[in-house]
Amino acid sequence: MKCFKSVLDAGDLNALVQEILEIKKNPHANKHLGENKTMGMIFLNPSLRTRLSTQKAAENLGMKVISLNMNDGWQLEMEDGTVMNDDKAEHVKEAAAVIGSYCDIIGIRSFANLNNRDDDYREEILNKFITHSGVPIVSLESGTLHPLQSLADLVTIEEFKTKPRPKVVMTWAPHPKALPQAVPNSFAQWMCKADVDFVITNPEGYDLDPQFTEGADVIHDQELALSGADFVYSKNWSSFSDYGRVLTTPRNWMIDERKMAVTGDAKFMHCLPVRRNVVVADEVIDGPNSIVIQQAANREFATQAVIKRMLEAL
Ligand code: AN0
Ligand code: CP
Repeated sequence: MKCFKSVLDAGDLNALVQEILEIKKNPHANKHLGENKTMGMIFLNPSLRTRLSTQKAAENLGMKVISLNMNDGWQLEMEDGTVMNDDKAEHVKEAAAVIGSYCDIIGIRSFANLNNRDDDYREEILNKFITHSGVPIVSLESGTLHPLQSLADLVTIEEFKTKPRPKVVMTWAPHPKALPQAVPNSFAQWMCKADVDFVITNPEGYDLDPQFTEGADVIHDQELALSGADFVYSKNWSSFSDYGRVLTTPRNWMIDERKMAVTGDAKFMHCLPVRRNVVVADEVIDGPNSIVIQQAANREFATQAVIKRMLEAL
């Protein structure tokens, strides 16, 4: 594997999930594979889970890890041919190549800035690092996708499903701030390829980019969508059509016990961080059907499989 930025880099999903479940049984089985190799992690945005699980995954494989909060460092110029006499001190061409000279694999997190849809959906930073770093690149959440999250989500569904083809419902949730579409785009893209019946429910105006939701059932009536669900995946996102806007925040889209009652005793999932009693009621996230901690724990093993495949291909 040379790059991991979407489900298209994952190959056979069942094989990858099985590999992750094997890694989970014995995370230290390949502790020499990454000996004398360095994993670089670059963050342009905050992170708890992605930072720690990626570090843990790389260390389980014997790698050394270095990380850089890019926002504390030199501001990067992205455009080619610019006269760099403004605030940007360094061009991404040199920055990516230099980091690539220190690292064998690089992970990079660069959220959508939600100002300009074309800019975000072009994935400029991620693609510049792929072009100029000279080493394999793992997305730690990009402008449009969060594939390591979706891979861990898929593994979690595999572990908790009680039927061969469960019904998985991703529901929009209210939130006070505008959030990127990366997590829901990515989850949709993976679920459309997985062995599940996949339904998305969101208020009018919050439909996602159709390139990621092809094959999904989109239903604007939340209760109808939730009916008989085996998994409820809650997440807020800002509007794609009215780009980056919070159009409405209907509080009745929060997942509470009343909503869960119409499901088929569904498990509750969220990528975290989550705002309690805005996105999900305490009674649900603290209840017996909440699997958010197991979901976050699987980030380590999902990422370990990706890094392992990259090390094997070096
Ligand atoms: C981010 C998002 O929604 O993309 C990261 C989630 C993994 N969430 C927040 O900024 C709260
Ligand atoms: N779910 C997730 O990616 O969390 P962080 O933003 O804390 O890394």
